[in-house]
Amino acid sequence: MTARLDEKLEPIFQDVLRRNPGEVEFHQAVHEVLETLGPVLVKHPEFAERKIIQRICEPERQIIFRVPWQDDNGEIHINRAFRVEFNSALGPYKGGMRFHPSVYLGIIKFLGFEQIFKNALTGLPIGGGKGGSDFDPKGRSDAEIMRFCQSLMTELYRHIGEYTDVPAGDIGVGGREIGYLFGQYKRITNRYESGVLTGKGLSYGGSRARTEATGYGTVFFTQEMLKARGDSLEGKTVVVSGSGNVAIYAIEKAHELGAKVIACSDSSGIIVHESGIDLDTVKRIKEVERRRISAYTEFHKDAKYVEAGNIWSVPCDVALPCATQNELNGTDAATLVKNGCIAVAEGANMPTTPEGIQIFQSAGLAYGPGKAANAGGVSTSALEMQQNASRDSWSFDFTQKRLEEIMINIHRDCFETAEEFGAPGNYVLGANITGFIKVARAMDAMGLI
Ligand code: NDP
Ligand code: 2IT
Repeated sequence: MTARLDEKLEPIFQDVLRRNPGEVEFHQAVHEVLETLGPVLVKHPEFAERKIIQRICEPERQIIFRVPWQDDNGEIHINRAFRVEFNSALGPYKGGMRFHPSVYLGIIKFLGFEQIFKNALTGLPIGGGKGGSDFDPKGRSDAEIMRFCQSLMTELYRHIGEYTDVPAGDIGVGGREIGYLFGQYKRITNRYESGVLTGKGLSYGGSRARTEATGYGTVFFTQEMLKARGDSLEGKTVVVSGSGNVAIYAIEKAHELGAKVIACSDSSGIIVHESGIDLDTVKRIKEVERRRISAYTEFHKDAKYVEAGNIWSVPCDVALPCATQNELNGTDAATLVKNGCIAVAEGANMPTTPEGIQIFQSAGLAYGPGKAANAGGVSTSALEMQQNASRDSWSFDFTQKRLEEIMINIHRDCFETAEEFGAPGNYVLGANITGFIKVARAMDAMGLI
């Protein structure tokens, strides 16, 4: 942890450390928010008096359960799954499910904590939650994925609902998994409750533009940050980490807006293609064939694959981390700055370490933190809930337009809040304070909850 906390906030953080031992990602996420809340307590002493921050740091409910399942050879596996229902002041708990072997309670709590403020920033009526499992989907057949999802939902169904908690996708959970989860929910409950999950397929209540929303939203946010500096994405060189859902659609929108994406990656290595990443190839490899990104060079002989390469060493104007937490450290940030990078927007959740953030901020480049820059995904999930509630289905263009407006508004709110609190251009402070005040006001109005 880099920056020191305000004297009112340090004891709150110490308490979080004591009550949540070993959950380092959760500590990091809480610290990053607390670092910026000092001036809010000066302006709103009632929030300190009524211990709003202490309450926000404690999830409303944490569910941990066993998920037994059988692989295609009949072997039995036991996984652990989580749903952390963090805060419902603004609406039903809302947030994705992550399937990745690194998942443990500390990861789900960091993601759930971030989600509270992100969801508040969207201006839509959604609380914050997150879930997932230490299940590793890599190399598993469709039948194995289905059995795992059905087993998980056989417990999860009792905790969720359109007015209670609405899960969606995250790492390792996309359209296929949401389909299996929804099918099992419908079967167990005997209800066609479309609004219980988002990220659904278009044939059974999904929203157009939800698949694209997070990546597109991150690029809309980047465009707004550049506009605020009298610049644009036109003609810029971009590097995008990851090659999953968020990365793919960030690349697509960056290309549409006239930028050139020259590198992407997966957890094995990086692809550098100076003439521009061919997205059809990435989609084929990742969305259809479910292979490693190294396969890209089979289709493009002029592209280079570097096993375990560092994507942040590729010179660029704009960097979009779209893979995972803490994927960009202080050394990487210094390299990006040295190479002339002017903007960084986070498609992933908490991809930049505290040291990295500090380097970006002191270099004065445009830095958009995940809870603002990747809020397009959950925003469009909320639009999916709206369509489900009104039994309607909107066009792609209409939904995308709404997404763009939401991202423009989030940028404006963060920008103006940063100015109001005397930190112009500091989107971290702007996002944290804007999100916090919305949640704090709602909690305060509801009494001691
Ligand atoms: P996907 O599973 O579709 O893709 C994840 C990508 O990141 C893959 O390329 C994966 O590589 C890479 N990756 C994952 N974990 C690691 C790791 N430990 N080290 C290196 N690379 C890794 O997930 P999404 O695209 O949905 O999610 C990416 C990020 O965006 C996450 O931080 C997620 O929380 C965030 N996010 C997602 C939203 C959504 O709507 N999906 C909304 C907002 C944020 P490999 O295949 O090799 O594992
Ligand atoms: O981190 C996130 O915002 C997501 N994974 C999307 C959550 C959602 O409910 O759409």
